[in-house]
Amino acid sequence: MSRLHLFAVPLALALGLLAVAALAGAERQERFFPLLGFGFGPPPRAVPNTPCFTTNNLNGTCSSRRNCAGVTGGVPAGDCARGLGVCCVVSLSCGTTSSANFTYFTNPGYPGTYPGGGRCTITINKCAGVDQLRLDFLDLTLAQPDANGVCRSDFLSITGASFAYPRICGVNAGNHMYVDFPAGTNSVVLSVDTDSTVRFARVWNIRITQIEATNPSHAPPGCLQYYQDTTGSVTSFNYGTTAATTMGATPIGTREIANLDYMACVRPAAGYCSIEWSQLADDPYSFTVSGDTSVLDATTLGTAFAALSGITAATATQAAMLACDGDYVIIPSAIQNQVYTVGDRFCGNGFVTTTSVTKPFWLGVHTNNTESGFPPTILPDIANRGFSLTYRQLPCPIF
Ligand SMILES: *[C@@H]1O[C@H](CO)[C@@H](O)[C@H](O)[C@H]1NC(C)=O
Ligand SMILES: *[C@@H]1O[C@H](CO)[C@@H](O)[C@H](O)[C@H]1NC(C)=O
Ligand SMILES: *[C@@H]1O[C@H](CO)[C@@H](O)[C@H](O)[C@H]1NC(C)=O
Ligand SMILES: [Ca+2]
Ligand SMILES: [Ca+2]
Repeated sequence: MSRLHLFAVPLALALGLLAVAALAGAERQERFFPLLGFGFGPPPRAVPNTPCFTTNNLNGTCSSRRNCAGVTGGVPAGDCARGLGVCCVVSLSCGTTSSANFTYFTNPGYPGTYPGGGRCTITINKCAGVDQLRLDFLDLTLAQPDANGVCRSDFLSITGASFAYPRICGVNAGNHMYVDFPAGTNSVVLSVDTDSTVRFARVWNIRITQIEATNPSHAPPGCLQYYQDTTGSVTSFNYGTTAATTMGATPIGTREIANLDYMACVRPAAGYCSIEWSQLADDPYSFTVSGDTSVLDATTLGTAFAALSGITAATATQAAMLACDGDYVIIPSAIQNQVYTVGDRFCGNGFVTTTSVTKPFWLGVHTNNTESGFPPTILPDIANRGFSLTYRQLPCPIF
């Protein structure tokens, strides 16, 4: 904790000195050229505080140079509003607090890697009208989970938010999460815990966007993820193209994160009536959720033969429930090959293309707390990678 603070102090001091220097400069100018109204002379023209982005694709807020220097973590990065202001990008690391709309939360030394140690936190205070955050994992590489998929040595966690958000670890660049503020609270804390006794080069850069309740891209209640395009892909946390190599792990090789229970939602586009989910065509491992993935070869993996389904309803027979009782995805009112399926849970090592008309469109994700068989006579899950499914919204039929 105190070690992490050491990083923040020189930065804050440097920014403070910059701010003081800028102010001193401004005053001096005014004293020397009291009659020349341009440049620093009052009243300054207002800089519109609109979103802007920099040449290296960072999102910021257009501000006056002076205001940017006053924002914690604010760094001027190029001009905006036709040179009237600077694009102020807020980038902060451990032990900090921010209420800027776009805040980049990075590991100490980013873009370099971090060897790990302790808990690194950022507190996000919400802006007026905001009740939700979107976290974009531009970079997020932490140590892999243990053999059961539990994020034990390293994890990103969220506290102070409305629900129990999943702890995630491993490789998550490109993925995202929405976080809701509970009514009446003003702040949420993001923490990255890393265990320095596990040798690993960590790196993270998380873009935090503040979303008003009235914003069109506000995620519906209960959606941990929200996709807004007509086509895209939904990928489980830590999905990757290789099995994990957690040392000495038994069972071996899982990348599938344990203890998940969430919904990935898709915004129905106007004129679209259903959604189709399918496995990635060029990746036979793109649905490996339960069972022993390591023993299957290319002729079986990713085919209907390796796909399983089960039932969520309490009335389901024992046999049907057993098919997908630990780790599975849920697609409501699922249709496969033009027929409603008996079950709405899908697991195994293959995924049959499935459509659903239930709106808003969603995919449920559930994993239990282990990959070990229980009772021990049941075979364990081995080398599961999770899933990466593509979706396609289908236009309403024209009559
Ligand atoms: C962030 O910046 C990118 C350009 O780098 C831009 O395309 C995108 O629209 C910006 N995002 C938001 C939410 O303003
Ligand atoms: C933050 O930026 C996003 C993207 O530009 C915008 O939609 C949203 O309204 C902004 N939030 C606030 C609180 O200004
Ligand atoms: C967890 O789920 C897997 C199936 O994905 C199953 O093999 C295992 O027995 C379950 N563990 C327990 C403790 O129920
Ligand atoms: Ca599994
Ligand atoms: Ca499991």
